[in-house]
Amino acid sequence: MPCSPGGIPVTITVVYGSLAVETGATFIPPVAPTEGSQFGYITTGPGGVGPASYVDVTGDGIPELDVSLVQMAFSVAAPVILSFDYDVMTEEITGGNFDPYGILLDGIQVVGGAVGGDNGSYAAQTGFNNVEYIGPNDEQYVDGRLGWQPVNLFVPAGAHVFEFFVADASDDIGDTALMIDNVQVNPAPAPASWMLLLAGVGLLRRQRARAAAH
Ligand SMILES: [Ca+2]
Ligand SMILES: [Ca+2]
Ligand SMILES: [Ca+2]
Ligand SMILES: [Ca+2]
Repeated sequence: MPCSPGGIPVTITVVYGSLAVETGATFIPPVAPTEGSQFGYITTGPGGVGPASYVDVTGDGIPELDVSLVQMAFSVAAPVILSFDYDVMTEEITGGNFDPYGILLDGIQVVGGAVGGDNGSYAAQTGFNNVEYIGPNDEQYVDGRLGWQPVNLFVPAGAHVFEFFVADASDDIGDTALMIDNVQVNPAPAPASWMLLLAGVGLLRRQRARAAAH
């Protein structure tokens, strides 16, 4: 699947499961994209569909079920800021098992958590709005959604792999979805402006320290 945010060619590979492109209009209640008219959607549902099962996507030696894993490979000649929005919806808070999700850059997790109990090495994700959502294939997320979360990452020059996944653990029911939108790649500010920014922060701290001392 070709894609080119900021004119940079990106190769998208669905490694496990499936990636849907949704408008959010058929969700009940509807979910609005943050950019344009569509967003990317991966899910462990509905129920025990098993698009890819018995894959250890979390790297802990224990396989997960209903796994979707998407990779986006790209290469940049100069440092960039990779930005995107993500959202999570789930019914596993009520269900109580461990559904991990994650977003990784070059194998390092930059966003991630788990919903439900027994979260293993993953931070327990809370903050769901407790509104029941129904997805396009009758996936049910009775515990609601987080709401779109913006992320900005500094990415050095070179070849990179951006990945996102969601999976069921312990059983294949009690589903969780991860949504991605507004993926953008923009030139990183020049090092000189980072230095100015850091110098400015330092100045601010000293002024605060002085103010506190008086
Ligand atoms: Ca979009
Ligand atoms: Ca695992
Ligand atoms: Ca499932
Ligand atoms: Ca589950």
